[in-house]
Amino acid sequence: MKMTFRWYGSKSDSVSLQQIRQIPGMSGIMGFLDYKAAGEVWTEDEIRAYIDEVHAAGLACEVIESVNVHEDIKMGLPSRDRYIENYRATIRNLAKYGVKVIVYNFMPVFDWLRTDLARVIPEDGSNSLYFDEADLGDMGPLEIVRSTIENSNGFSLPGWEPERLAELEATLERYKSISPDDLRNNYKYFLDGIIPTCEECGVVMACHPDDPAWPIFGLPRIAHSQSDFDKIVKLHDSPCNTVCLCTGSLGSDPANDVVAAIRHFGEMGRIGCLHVRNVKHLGHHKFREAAHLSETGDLDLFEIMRAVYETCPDTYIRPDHGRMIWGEVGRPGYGLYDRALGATYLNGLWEAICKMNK
Ligand code: DNO
Repeated sequence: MKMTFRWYGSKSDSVSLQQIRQIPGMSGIMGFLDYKAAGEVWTEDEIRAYIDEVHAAGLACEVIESVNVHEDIKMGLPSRDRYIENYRATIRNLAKYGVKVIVYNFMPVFDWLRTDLARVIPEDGSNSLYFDEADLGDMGPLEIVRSTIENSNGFSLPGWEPERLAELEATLERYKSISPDDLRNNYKYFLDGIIPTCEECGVVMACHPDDPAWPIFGLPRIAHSQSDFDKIVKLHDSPCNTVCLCTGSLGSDPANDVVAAIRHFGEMGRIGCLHVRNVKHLGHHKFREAAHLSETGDLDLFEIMRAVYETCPDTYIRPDHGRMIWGEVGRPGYGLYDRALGATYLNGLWEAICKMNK
């Protein structure tokens, strides 16, 4: 298992590479060029500058996140071929600089969605990301976009890039005529276009689940259960077509058995990497993000790490969203302290599991 940390680059992250390097057991980062619009080619110069900086800090950068898929690809518009060609160029460029896994998602319009980015946790006074579908009903898509951007402490949020959301109303309208099967067909077209390039370059694509794990605003969503991912890995059957198993996203729906999903896709060799975090269910389509420690939420992190150990022990992991604690102000979900505590806890579980198996 390679423990990593998401990093947005020195101009955009409140956390420095030096701080990340000092977290025990941290081997590398999951990188992100947050200024790239969906559909653009990530150039060699941009990639080199970013990865050189990471290497200079003594960290590896073998996983890149959020190479966002242009909406025209998801909607199956004729312009998609140009964007797929760009995506192929980005894959080749990333591979040249040692990237092995690309995390992306196929969610229409929105990436992850929350109704409160700083919900106070009554038990300890910290705050975390929170979702309640009842609140969403009152807000509507435009309002949620506005409030998410306004409440992000001035930081850009992955998947909420203003240029992606600029034509929100028109895009939402177009999606009304796209069914989940249409979306899946468009997804297959995309995978057929890019997976052969991945095979040539030795890069694995890892699809991030819908977060939360159910449809929102009537948009088609096709990646939020084990059976959805069974279909996805078969859309283009290749070891390069894998899952980014995000425990908190899948785990937002209590009906998903996260441990079983890890075992299932791990045994198939189809886990490209994992985002590991905990969630606390508060009611129907209502949850908050908890600390990583099992007893603070509803997921069993010990069983999660054991499933990783037994089925995909060489994979990349990162502690996912943390709470805001100790007065830290940062990008919601992506502060230093709670994610560092999360990594340390996951490393502790890992050490125990390794020793128990000797
Ligand atoms: C949320 C992240 C996601 C993820 C993307 C990948 O915090 O886990 O933004 O990186 O869905 O495209």
